[in-house]
Order: sequence, then structure tokens, then C-alpha cells
Amino acid sequence: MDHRAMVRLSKRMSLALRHVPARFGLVPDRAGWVPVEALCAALRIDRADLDPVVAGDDKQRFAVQRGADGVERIRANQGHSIPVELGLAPAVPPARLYHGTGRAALDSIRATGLHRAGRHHVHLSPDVATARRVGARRAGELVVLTVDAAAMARDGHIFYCSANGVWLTDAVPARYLTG
Ligand code: HQG
Repeated sequence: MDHRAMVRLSKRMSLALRHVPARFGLVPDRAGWVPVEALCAALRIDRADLDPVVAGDDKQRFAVQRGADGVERIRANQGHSIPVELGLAPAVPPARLYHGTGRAALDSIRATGLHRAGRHHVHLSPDVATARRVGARRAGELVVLTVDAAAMARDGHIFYCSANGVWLTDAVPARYLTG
């Protein structure tokens, strides 16, 4: 499979595992896992097509693990809009985190802070380069906001770090944002 085909498959896997599993006839468990075999059948792909996408994904979006029952299951590490309990433990964030977005959202974000939109959490990046990549998905000029995560943590906001290094929190009030 060439790179573009792998990106296309990664996007279909994200759609099935994060957003509309029912459309693919899939029923994730409470923690978001589905049998690898079921996902392959739903997407009409071979296991041999799936493995390199999981292993080579640029953001390590997927995790595969074998359950106590011997069944191999797959889930998205973050980014869901369906209800899932990822089972992440609260973690102490680095002093600063970053959020990349488009200029068009800036006034609204400055007024009301960062909201989680359709996902479970606001997604924050550990470094500017990652935030730039996230923000580049938006039309128009790229903006990278700095989040005073140290102050948020001090004030009792809870942070989680997904298995692929994305920092998650419920919301970021505007007073913790600069940039
Ligand atoms: C914006 C991708 C106006 C926010 C990425 C963002 C990431 C506001 C959008 C992950 C707002 C939500 C998450 C406010 C937030 N007013 N706009 N008050 N508060 N927004 O996609 O962080 O490729 O849910 O700036 O790489 O862009 O899918 O969040 O633009 O890691 O694995 O509302 O998704 O990863 O958009 O991206 P999203 P995001 P994957």
C-alpha cells in the first residue's frame, strides 16, 4: 500500500473507531475496543493491510492489545466523539502546552476559552511544532496559543495524557491563554 492509501485507511479507521462505529456495524466496548478481526471485516481489509497503518501512523492514533480472552482488540488512543472511558489517569502536565488553530476562531477563543467541540476533551500539544501541524488543518492563518498549564493544574484543572502523547483537559478558560 502506498502512503496515500495508508492515510486514507487511517482516516477510515478513525471514523469507525472514534465517531460512527454503528455505521460500520461495530460495537466498541466501554473502553472503545473492538476486535481487530471485526474492524478488518467491517472495512473489508486484510490484517496485513491494517498492521502497517497501526505501526506507521504518524501520530500513533491506534493501540492494539490482546485481551485475557486471547482476542486482539484495537482502539483509537484519543479523539473520540462516541462515549468511551479511556481509563487514563490524571497526570501532571508540563508547565506550558500549546493549541494550534485558525485565525478565524481566535476572537471566540479569547472571549470564551477553548471548548472541546464534538470530542471528549480539548486537545493540547506538548510542543509548538505539533500544535502547528494541528492548527494547519484549519483554513486561513495558523495561530498557536500557549496554555499556562502549570497555573491550570495549580487551580485544580485535571489533565490526562493519551497513549500517543496528546494532552487532554475539559476546557481551557481564556485567562490561561496567550498568543
Ligand atoms: C476550536 C487531530 C471557536 C479549536 C489533531 C479547534 C488533534 C474554538 C476546533 C486532534 C473554541 C475543534 C484535535 C472557541 C475551541 N471558539 N473555536 N471557544 N474552542 N475551538 O478537531 O484541537 O488527526 O475537535 O481551536 O491533530 O483541532 O484526528 O480539535 O480548531 O490532535 O488524530 O474548535 O485531532 O488529530 O476541533 O484537534 P477539533 P483540534 P487526528
